[in-house]
Amino acid sequence: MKNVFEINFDSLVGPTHNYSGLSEDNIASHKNEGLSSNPKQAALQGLEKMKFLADLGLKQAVFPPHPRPLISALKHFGFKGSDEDILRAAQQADPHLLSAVSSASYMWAANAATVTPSLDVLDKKLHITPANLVTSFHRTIEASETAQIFKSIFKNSSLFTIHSSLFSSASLADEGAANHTRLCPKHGVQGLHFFVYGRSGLPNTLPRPKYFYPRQTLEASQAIARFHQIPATHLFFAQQNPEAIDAGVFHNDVICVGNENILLYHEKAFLDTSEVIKNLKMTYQSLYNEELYCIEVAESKISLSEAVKTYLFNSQLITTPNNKTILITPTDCLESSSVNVFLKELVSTKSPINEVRSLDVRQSMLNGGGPACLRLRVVVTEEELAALPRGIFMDDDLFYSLTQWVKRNYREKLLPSDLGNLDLFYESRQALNELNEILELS
Ligand code: SUG
Repeated sequence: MKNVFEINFDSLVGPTHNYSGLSEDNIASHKNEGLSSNPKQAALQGLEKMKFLADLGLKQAVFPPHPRPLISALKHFGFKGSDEDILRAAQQADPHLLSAVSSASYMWAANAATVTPSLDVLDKKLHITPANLVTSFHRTIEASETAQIFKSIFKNSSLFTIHSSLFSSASLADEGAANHTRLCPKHGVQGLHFFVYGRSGLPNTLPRPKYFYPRQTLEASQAIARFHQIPATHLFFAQQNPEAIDAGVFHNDVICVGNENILLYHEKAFLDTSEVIKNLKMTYQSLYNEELYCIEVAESKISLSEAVKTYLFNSQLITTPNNKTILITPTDCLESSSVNVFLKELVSTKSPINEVRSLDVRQSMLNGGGPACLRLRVVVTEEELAALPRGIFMDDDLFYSLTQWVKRNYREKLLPSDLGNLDLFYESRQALNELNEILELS
């Protein structure tokens, strides 16, 4: 077994964090459209979460926010002139478009990319494919900036391969690690890659949801597995349950979370869940000669709608350096009696999960993003870790600098109708300039 580390990368929430109702299939985003957001509180909640993980002894790193509003995206719609002219014209002509190019949705780092550790692949390099996020316009504009960020962090091309995003087509719609789980007895052992898709992107007869358009395609997941050179023996694909998608499960990480040899999921997560789990367990057993702990939550205990409301399955499941397994839930779970009962049972002596902790990420939750959405997991070797820039790793000093930076630069109240405000545009630009010096990234 290799000595490896799992790094959680969280994106810093940006100064334009707002509730614009941009994701139809995401119940929280839809329901909270038009609410007043608090970007300062959102960014501070994100930092508290990162500090919490760093204090547990995990490696925690930050991604910078993307520039928003993204003026270059407005140029694709025919707007011309200075940045200020473009902003004014877009606000007048199409406030929805302005909301889309102002969204801070890059904060959900689980959608930034799919990552395969070097110990899992044939060429022994760490592979990253930034997600194309083609299903929604406000998210697809993240892809090129995300690629730049990866290039500035994972610079050493003899250790890291950063692929282009998959070709921008509905057939290859890709939402990154939110639909991918790496299973293995320990992080340092070659992983089994569990990819979950919502639909096929080619003519097919697979069952489909009635109301919502599934985001991840089977072909996108297969393409990533090929680009990343994951051996066929270590691949497993399953389809999301169309009923779950219609209940608001727009990504698999809203209904399933895994870590090492544990998989926690809802009874209605997959199309024919019992068959999927039976085959997944068999594959795991034949690879590792030991059991995959599958913890299934029955509909009778926690309904699909309660699972979506509380985001229980969007918890982070982590192993601490002293080998404890902790489930980090959003505090919203504490408000549900059925989820509370379940969590109490879960940490009983028989379960492989030792502890449950809760974190307040309410500002993100109101847009449908819980703790697991906010992080991208990257398993690295010692040599790979040493090749990453130091300035992005969370510690007491970085936490202090970033907290002060947020307090200096962020607003406490923002409405979607404020997004065309020129002062907000200048403030956001100023904040990002200051941040470059703190993180020491180009
Ligand atoms: O893509 N919400 C995001 C939430 C993504 C959560 N990520 C994971 N499950 N991994 C989305 O739907 C809402 C933005 C708005 O409405 O203003 C938004 O984009």
